[in-house]
Amino acid sequence: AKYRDSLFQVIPRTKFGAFARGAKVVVYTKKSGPHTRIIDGGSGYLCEMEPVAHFGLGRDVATNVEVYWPDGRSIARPLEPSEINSVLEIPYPKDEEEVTPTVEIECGHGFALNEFGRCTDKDECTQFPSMCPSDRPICTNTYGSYKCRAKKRCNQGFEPNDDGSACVGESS
Ligand SMILES: [Ca+2]
Repeated sequence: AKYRDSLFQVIPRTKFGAFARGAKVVVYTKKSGPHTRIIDGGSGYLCEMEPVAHFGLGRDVATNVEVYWPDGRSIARPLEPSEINSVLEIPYPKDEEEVTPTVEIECGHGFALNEFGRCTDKDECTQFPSMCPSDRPICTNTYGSYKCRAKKRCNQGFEPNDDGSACVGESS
């Protein structure tokens, strides 16, 4: 059977029902982590982008969506299977509306819910101090994952590369 490419569109709205330009939409998935889109601000005068966040997820499955409005309001909610392959309108949250979801949200591998009900990167190195194998003991947290590298002594101004095989110029 041919799989259906999972195409998914999110349209955040302002308080007044207009397109929420500048809003950030993050869709969390089972396999490929978070996908982030910013709704175009519409500043270009030649071709104005559609104020819609498009997600092409292939075989992956979207589990939940977060929308951040430019004024700082945000919502997070899980996605129903019926909502994937569709156009999802996200209205601006009403004042009385619960901003933190009460239902369980699946952030996917490498992410965890914070106290505000939003998915954030898990700091594997801090949470699990023995995360890395003994031959590559230096743990560095990354967005959605972490890196382990070998201990290597480098001259001042240099740092070990990811696998600890050489010294490279400091990135920062
Ligand atoms: Ca991480």
